[in-house]
Amino acid sequence: MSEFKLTTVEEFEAATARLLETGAKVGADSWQMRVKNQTPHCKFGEQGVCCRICAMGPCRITPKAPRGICGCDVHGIVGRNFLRFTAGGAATHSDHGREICITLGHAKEGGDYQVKDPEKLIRIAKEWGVETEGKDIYDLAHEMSDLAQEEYGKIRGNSRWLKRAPQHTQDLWHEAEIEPRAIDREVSCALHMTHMGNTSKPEALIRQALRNGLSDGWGGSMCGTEFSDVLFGTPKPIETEANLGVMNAENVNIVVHGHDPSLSEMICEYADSKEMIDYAKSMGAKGITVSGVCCTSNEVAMRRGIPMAGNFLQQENVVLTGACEAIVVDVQCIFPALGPLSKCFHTKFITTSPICQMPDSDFIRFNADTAGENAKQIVKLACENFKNRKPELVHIPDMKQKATVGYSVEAIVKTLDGVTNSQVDETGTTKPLLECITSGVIRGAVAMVGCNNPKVRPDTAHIELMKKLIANDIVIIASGCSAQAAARAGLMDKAAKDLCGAGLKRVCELADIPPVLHMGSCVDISRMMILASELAKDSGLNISQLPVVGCAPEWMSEKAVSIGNYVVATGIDTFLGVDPYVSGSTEVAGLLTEGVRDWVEAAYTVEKDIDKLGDLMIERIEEKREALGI
Ligand code: MSK
Repeated sequence: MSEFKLTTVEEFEAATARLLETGAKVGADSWQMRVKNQTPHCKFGEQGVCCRICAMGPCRITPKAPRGICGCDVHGIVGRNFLRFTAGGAATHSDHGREICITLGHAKEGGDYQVKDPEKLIRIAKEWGVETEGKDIYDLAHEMSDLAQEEYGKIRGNSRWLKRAPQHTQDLWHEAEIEPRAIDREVSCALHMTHMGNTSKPEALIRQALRNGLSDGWGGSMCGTEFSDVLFGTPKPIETEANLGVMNAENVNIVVHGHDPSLSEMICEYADSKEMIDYAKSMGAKGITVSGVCCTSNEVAMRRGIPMAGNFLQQENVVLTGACEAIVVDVQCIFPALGPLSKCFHTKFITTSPICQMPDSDFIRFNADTAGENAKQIVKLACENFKNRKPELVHIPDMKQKATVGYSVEAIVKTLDGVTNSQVDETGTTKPLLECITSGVIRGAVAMVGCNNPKVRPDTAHIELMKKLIANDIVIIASGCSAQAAARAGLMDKAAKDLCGAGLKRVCELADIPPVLHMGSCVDISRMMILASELAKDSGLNISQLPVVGCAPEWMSEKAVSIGNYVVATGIDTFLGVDPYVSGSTEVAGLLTEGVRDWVEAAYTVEKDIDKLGDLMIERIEEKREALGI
């Protein structure tokens, strides 16, 4: 009998409550307190009916005031807000991708940044029609870095990555006129369209929202993912641990947080060096533990097995342990609250990017040229801070789970090759996975993504949905904070197979995989698009026919809306547990939940009742199976 036991949300909450007691002792603020202060939320904002795009307003639409001062109706206002939300997310992901392309240009033999996956670089270069024969790998890296950066501002043509999609999907995009052009152009165009006195027609706004989303998923994010793999290695299954118990009271604890792996890779590299470990010892510690929060954590977990301390709503908890010498952040999803919070403890809150500068932080500017030096400086600072710890405040919850992470598309294809009775496919196709699906051993797949949001009891939706889906023989591919929720609960432990239906359990046993596969950070949802495309091509089906859906039950960021738009636009029905501020317009909500299906063969479903959300996904997967006669 297996002794495997999931960590429950109640146990997560008890650990948080204990940490908040420490917080209360030192007068720390917390997101839990701020949620109370901010509740109830503004109803106009929640429905998306408030417009502050020009200075005649702000205008709020009510039955008594059905139009803004310019005459825009509620549908135009809600649609414009939705498009601006998308543009924010697409810009953010894509700029992260651009930074990775720039870093690729700094790669050199023996340097801080090197090409760790030359085969992948050559593969992409060939895909882009670049001559690779006889070329030095670093010359090729620099050429590809330039070409990739040009994708952001190219003057003609569409994103190069679109060609990876099945022809049918490309045709749909073409007919709907939503093929993304240059990555930056779609963001600019979105802001231009929504400027005062431009588009107020919902259909045009939603079309651009899809196009802008595609410029992220099939543009900027794909650059981020693919060139991160080239630089830092394409993830392969690797063992790690997750939850706050990965921090070590006897060691210097450095927590990396954010999204861009360029910094965290260097921190991990130096924290692991003998020089730095000796330095930590000289400061009275036994060693150095690097752990992560949010998607930076996903990046280094998948490539190095660095443990995951927590996800989005755990970021304050790592400081509340009193054992965090430094929380080192790059970009995105970082609470400004970490500044004042770290002042209540000995923790150094270190910001490193001009994109993300915050009060009450130590700013150590991180540059690709001086990456090694910067990382060393940060690790040293953390070691020197060990002596400032207040032992009476130290409490690390004794809570962690084992996790196997690192399921890139390449890794999934390779791992599942041996599952079915079919011959191992030397070319590495998704056919064995398809065979599991068509035979019904696996009913389908759910791409679970997204953040935490205090509007949903943190992590409950991710974990409960995953439990329900795997029990119904539906495999989960997870990324972002959703993946970390799964890992912290234990759903990425291979022993979690015991929670699956008989079919999925058998696949987990044969392939030696957990039922929830960690596919990376939020930019890595582009990996999911590649997997869906490969499944469609290998099966001869359209993406929209596959028994696959997307789900973001606890999402909160603009990036999540951009992601949702490209997942839907790729032909994958997407299920949300939080409303994207469109309930104020029947026209916009109608387009998103049904109308866009005419263009891209998929649409959104919004359902706040999480159990119902799970039922709806299962229903949708079974409908698709029935339509295929499988
Ligand atoms: S970190 S965007 S809270 S997934 Fe990517 Fe997590 Fe959402 Fe940030």
